[in-house]
Amino acid sequence: MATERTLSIIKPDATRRNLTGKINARFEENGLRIVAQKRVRLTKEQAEAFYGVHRERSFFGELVSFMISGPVVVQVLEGENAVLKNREIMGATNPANAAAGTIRADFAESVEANSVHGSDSAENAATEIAYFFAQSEIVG
Ligand code: IDP
Repeated sequence: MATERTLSIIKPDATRRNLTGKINARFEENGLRIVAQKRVRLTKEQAEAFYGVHRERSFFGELVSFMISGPVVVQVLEGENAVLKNREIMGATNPANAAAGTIRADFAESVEANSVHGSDSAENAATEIAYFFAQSEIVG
């Protein structure tokens, strides 16, 4: 198995409820290392570009509004099979379908306000990491 990196975002519903530490504990307890992290407010343009793949979806406007409704924590997680492992730690997009013990089952408010983002492939992870971090900001 290869050591990988993935892009994670702790979303505004979770920062509003002060859940950053609890969510980070899930990553660390499951063998992922937080090798870069910053708390930012996304601009509308950044959120639209980041979720550009969903531009044609009915929920796109609401998703962008939600993502800029408060601070987010963007982070790079590193570990064995980090992309897939993080998706497992997060749980399904809709918390109603998320397995017990996952972040979304335990913390998400709705299918939209679902507490975390995680890259869905190694290729997208590389693009998403480069979108938020310079190489010098990632300390493995
Ligand atoms: P993922 O975050 O689990 O990879 P995606 O299908 O890529 O799921 O959707 C991106 C984000 O868009 C979700 O995390 C969620 O915040 C939002 N979203 C997805 N489907 C819906 C929906 O049906 N209604 C509202 N928001 C949605």
